[in-house]
Amino acid sequence: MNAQAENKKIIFSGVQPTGVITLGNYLGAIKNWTKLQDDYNCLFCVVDMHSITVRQDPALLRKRARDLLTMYIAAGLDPEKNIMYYQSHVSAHAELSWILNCFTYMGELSRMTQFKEKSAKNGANINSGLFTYPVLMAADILLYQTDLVPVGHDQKQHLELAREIGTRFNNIYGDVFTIPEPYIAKVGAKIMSLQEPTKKMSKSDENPNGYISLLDDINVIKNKIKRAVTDSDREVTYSEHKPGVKNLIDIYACITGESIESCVDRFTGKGYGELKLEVAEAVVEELRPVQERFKDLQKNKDYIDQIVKKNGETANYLATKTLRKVQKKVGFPVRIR
Ligand code: ATP
Ligand code: LTN
Repeated sequence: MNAQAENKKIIFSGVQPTGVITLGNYLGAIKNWTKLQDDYNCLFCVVDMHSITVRQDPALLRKRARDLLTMYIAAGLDPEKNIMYYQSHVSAHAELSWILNCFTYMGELSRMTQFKEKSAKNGANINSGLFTYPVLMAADILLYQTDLVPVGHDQKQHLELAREIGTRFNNIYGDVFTIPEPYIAKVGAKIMSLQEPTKKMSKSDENPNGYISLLDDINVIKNKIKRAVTDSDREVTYSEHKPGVKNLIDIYACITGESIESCVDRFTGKGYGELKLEVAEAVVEELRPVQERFKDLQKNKDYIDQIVKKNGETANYLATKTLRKVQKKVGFPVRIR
């Protein structure tokens, strides 16, 4: 990252390798990253340490981590411009996370919506990692003196907590951390399930018809959109009362870059069938080249491994700088070289 020399602001974001990413992840996060990569110094992490809060098959997790990093590149992130790496390769994430745990209150963590949802879903395994997960996320971000964090709407609360923890630490020890700002796009920050449009689209949804995976076959994508739940009405309007229709318009607007108003004009007077057909066409045109690049890149494992190695080293160097400062501030003995 020679970006520091260029004095650009710093971006950090990540996705968990818990499955093939969905259209929600793509439109809410990764597509925005590609737009920001020229103007910022960016770190895009595969946050594998976050994934084990829920049981994972080891071989599958390893494969998914590599596939996710490959997908970052296939979606248009330039490995020469951005630092893309695996979280578990940079031990400073875990080390800072421990320290920040000691500056985070139980009450704050108990209020996190994602913890409440995930613990309700994983009743048999409510482990303490699930509870302290937002502290690890705060460490990810604060380690790199991040200015901006582009995420979907569901991460807003975690980001507010990261700001709170960083500010608390700075108030005690002086200006150690940059306090990050969220970057949440107006359209696309919350793509909903195609089957239950009041729930967010999620890659760990049990019903695959609820989400579009970036690697779904073109015909499968078309069928999933065709079968998307709308309502018994026939009129295309953009309203909270019609979450299924609103979601389809949001997807269309986000992909084409057209304003919501102009999309609504375009579809007014047309039936749901036509709306679905056009949305499906837009999604397919967007994802086809991504899928082709992914398949090509996937053949070249060495190329991906080299990127991870080189970028992991850079991330490690940057993270250690902040970590050492923090360790000194809290009073850990200084290392003699
Ligand atoms: P999981 O189902 O395993 O919890 P997820 O699909 O919710 O995963 P994450 O890895 O938690 O995905 O999220 C990666 C990024 O994608 C985050 O920035 C998150 O805010 C964004 N994101 C996730 N789901 C959506 C969605 N439905 N709409 C918009 N953005 C989303
Ligand atoms: N918690 C996020 C993933 C995540 C992240 C981060 C996002 C982990 N660390 C740092 C942005 C910045 C999620 O579940 N979507």
